[in-house]
Amino acid sequence: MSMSTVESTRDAPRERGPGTPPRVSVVIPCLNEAETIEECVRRALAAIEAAGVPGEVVVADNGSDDGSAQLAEAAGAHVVHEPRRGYGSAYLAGFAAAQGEYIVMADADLTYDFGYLPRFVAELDNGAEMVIGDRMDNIHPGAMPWLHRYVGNPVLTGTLNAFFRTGIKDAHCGMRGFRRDVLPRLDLRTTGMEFASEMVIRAAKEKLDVRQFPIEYHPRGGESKLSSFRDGWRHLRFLLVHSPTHLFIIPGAIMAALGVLAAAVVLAQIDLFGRTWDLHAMVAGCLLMVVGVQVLALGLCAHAYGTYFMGERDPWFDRMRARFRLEHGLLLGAGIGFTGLVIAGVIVGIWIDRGFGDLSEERLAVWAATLIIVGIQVFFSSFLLSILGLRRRD
Ligand SMILES: Nc1nc2c(ncn2[C@@H]2O[C@H](COP(=O)(O)OP(=O)(O)OP(=O)(O)O)[C@@H](O)[C@H]2O)c(=O)[nH]1
Ligand SMILES: [Mg+2]
Repeated sequence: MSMSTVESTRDAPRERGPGTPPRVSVVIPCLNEAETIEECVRRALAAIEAAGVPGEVVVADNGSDDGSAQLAEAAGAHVVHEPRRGYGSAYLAGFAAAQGEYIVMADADLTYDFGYLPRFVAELDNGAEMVIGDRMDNIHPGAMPWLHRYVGNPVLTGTLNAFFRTGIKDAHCGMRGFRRDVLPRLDLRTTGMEFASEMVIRAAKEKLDVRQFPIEYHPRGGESKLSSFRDGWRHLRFLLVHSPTHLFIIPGAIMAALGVLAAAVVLAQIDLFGRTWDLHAMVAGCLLMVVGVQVLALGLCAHAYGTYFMGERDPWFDRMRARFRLEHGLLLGAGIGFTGLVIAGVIVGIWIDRGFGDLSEERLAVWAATLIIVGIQVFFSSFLLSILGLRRRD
């Protein structure tokens, strides 16, 4: 393609004159989509025309080596080049180049129908800050593999909603619209497919007005860039590391509670399931206690880090830190550890009493050791929490 065509298509949006910036920017990420990118750009431009609003099509090319970028430019798109691979990287470059008041995003593979563009614009005109399509009830045959439709998508969207209560039905839908001025609040950073989850979670955390409506999902042209397990894991990992409550606090609390319960059953010699429980149950219970407390402490530190260094807001953690101070943790840890020492002292007393003879206080010994360990964990974790809060501003 000659340079002059490239230049003239790149300048296309500006032909409307300097006084009319685009209202809508359609942003399309593209990695080797030569088969479909031209048609995609054409349909996006036609949709902008049909919507009757000034607009532009921005294609974020992710280092395609099949001529996709040239095809996109020839079809009338403004092409930006992002050499760093990844769905998120491509979008971040595309968003940075977009000039519209609204951004509508969709894949370069003809899976999404640009005919919905006016609906996205209308929802944004009506006050929505973000609009997300919902494909799940309108998936055309062959458009989505069984694994994604019945496992990946429901599990990941379900997890996302359990953790972040977004109410979004199809958290991985790639056709979305949003006001460009919410981008600084979203502060998006991820580079891969987890970008789709990041957008939804950040929008929920910022309490944006997010709306959704059903759209159709068509079979893809060209080769899929999605890798089910790698990208599924990237989403799940993202959800976990952004919710210390679900990653640490809930599992830690469950383990610690089960551990205390098991130890109590053994120490009180309670009959459970028609039998008494002894040393093995005690060891298992104490293991759960130690691990549970450790995981809980890590969760509190993760919350502290999120709150003090990442501007996260978690009502539960905020209540906890309003109620408890370093000294509370130190007293609790010292109290638990001291109780363990007293029990250990009692065992030594029994031993002395028996003239340093045979001793069989294994259950108590395990309990004493556990309390000492847990006491030390609580004591020093409290200091670590306090260190994390040293530079906080509030
Ligand atoms: N996965 C991936 N997609 C990229 C990348 N760069 C740009 N893209 C574009 O991002 C869009 C989404 O990728 P797709 O392969 O369609 O992924 P998907 O829509 O989740 O999966 P399909 O249903 O198979 O289309 C496409 O337009 C790609 O061309 C990249 O590095 N990785
Ligand atoms: Mg796709």
